[in-house]
Amino acid sequence: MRSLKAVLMVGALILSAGSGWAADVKIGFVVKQAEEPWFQDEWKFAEQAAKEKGFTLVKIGAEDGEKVQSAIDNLGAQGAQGFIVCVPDVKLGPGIVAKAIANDLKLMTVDDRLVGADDKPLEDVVHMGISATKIGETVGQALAAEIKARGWDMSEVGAIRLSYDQLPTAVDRVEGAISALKAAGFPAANIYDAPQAKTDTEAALNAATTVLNKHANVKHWIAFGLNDEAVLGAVRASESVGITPDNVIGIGIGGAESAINEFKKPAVTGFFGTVIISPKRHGYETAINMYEWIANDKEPPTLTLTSGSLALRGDYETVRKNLGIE
Ligand code: FCA
Repeated sequence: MRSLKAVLMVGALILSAGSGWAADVKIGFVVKQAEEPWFQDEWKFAEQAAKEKGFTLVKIGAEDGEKVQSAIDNLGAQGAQGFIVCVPDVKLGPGIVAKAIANDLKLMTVDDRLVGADDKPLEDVVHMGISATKIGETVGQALAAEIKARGWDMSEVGAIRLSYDQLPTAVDRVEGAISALKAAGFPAANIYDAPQAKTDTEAALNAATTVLNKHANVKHWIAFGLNDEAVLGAVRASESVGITPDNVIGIGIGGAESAINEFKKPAVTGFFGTVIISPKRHGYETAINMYEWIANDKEPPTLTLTSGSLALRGDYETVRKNLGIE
């Protein structure tokens, strides 16, 4: 009698666990630019969460709207219960929400926040992004400090604003940098816009080259943008037109492999620093949050904004270690 009761209790426990069985949980992690080291790192940390909790992680690269739509259908068809996504275009917002609902998938966005038809953020969608304005300000302050350290006259400095204005977080980042620069006395008239067609280094190189050629008489240059790739593009452009590194200060945002490889180069380049953001929070924590939501009905906070830490060529290893990302 007693053993029958025990068997029944175990049965009830298994039933109540339902989809909470880790082995049944499947989570998608869809990113807009799989080749970018930042997104590789997000995946790496999400894998760590999957290993720890025992769920299956499905990584999908989707560089346009059509690929995102089919990725969601695909996840639905293979029995996933939710996914995390960094979309290639935030305006796809309402369509992505509809697709997630149609496939009965829980949805969380990372890095880039979805907007509605009115360009306002879809506030009901769970999101983890960076504190874009604040991080931009850190970039601007560090640029201003280094201009002063090098003894440059601000009127002789040109600033390249690598821009990708269709993405709100990109606007917030560069505008944050600009407000800090202006607060430090940088002349607004010396800031030149360099619009990127894409958010990669090649697009930034093309955009920055146009600015450098147009203002060939400028003595010193600074550069900022939405990520390390953008600033690296400007640095490469400055090299290609023969500007020496001592006349260039570029500060990026990210701190992943793109920045690290640059810091590791034996000769100093114009890539002066980066604000390191946390792929661990954006990869591991989002994945854990999604798992808890699916398995234990624990809904994540609707909005989480993560911080960044300035790192230079000489101290990036320590900064990374302190952030727990190495
Ligand atoms: C955006 C950028 C990425 C990264 C991320 C946090 O998605 O495109 O490079 O900076 O935000």
